[in-house]
Amino acid sequence: MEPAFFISPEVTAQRQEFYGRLNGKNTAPLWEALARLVTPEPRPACVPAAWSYDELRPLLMEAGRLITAQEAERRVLVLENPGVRGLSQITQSLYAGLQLVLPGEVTSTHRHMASAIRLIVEGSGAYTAVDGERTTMHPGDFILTPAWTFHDHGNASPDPVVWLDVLDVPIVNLFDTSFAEHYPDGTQPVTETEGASGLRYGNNLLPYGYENRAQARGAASPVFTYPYAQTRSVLDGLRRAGAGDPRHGIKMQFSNPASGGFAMPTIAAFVQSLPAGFAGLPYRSTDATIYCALEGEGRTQAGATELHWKARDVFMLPSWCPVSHFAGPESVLFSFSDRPAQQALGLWREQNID
Ligand code: 1HN
Repeated sequence: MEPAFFISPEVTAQRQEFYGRLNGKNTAPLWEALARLVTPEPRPACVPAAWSYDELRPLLMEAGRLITAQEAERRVLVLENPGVRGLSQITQSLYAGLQLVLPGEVTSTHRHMASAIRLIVEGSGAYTAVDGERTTMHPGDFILTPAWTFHDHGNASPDPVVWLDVLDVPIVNLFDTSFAEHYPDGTQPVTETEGASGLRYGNNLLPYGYENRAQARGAASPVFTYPYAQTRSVLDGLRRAGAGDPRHGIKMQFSNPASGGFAMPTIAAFVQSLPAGFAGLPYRSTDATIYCALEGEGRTQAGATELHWKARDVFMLPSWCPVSHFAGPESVLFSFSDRPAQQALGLWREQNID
């Protein structure tokens, strides 16, 4: 770690007495706080961490016996970063959790200012509905719930369904801009054919006059589901076409087809394919990143910490932490971060190490 950029001056008895009188007037000397406020590099409170699906799944199923999805509103085990326990944060800016919906369950419809993404981890055949359109979930499907859209989930399949939720709750609360409400009468009606938004926006075509319509969802993509079958066939094709990047393997960014930018204004989503035996060079960026392994097995060097993962595990790296991935068999990693928010504010940096 580099030394503090600003030096903390000596606290003499005379100064201490003065600070006491300042304190009484709701003021404080900047020169005592500066080294903490302005650091020469990011000093994240979050630490590299991993959550093993094999360890969490029995607890999630136990939660399923203890509380219904109705009573809980959402039955989720929050993934708390060990460096900031009790704040419901996996990174400084993002919330993450594993949600369980059991066969036959439905959740209530609500909406909030926080944006959500979901990555299906286990089970097929449940659905999420977003503003009247349902989408059926399969492992690896990546689904958006843009800010202020009414959403609910249901599971008519015979098996439990589990997915990773990532929300920008800490960002919304940083700005004190949280609003939330239930749908007026229980569950919202289905008003769209399944697949309609994908047909309209997901095939290199845009509806005539889309500029006006797409604005209804702000900067979020009007495509709200990115099926893994499609994602996987793109990765397969690209793998056949070439080797990929020495740090990232074959890495793709989920995009908003109406703007070309990120799929969500605050949350970036990526998917990367690492060939068998991949040994990645180190890299770092200021966006703390949440990973979920979809296929394969490997390890990730996170600064001095080694994180081991296999399919369905979640792990994270804090801001500016050097990351290098090592794959055993061919592996697929999804990842999520606040990169779009940092870039919009001119804060984002990256560095190839070596
Ligand atoms: C939420 O609305 C869901 O709709 C999941 O499934 C997790 C965590 C915090 C705030 C709202 C959902 C959430 C959430």
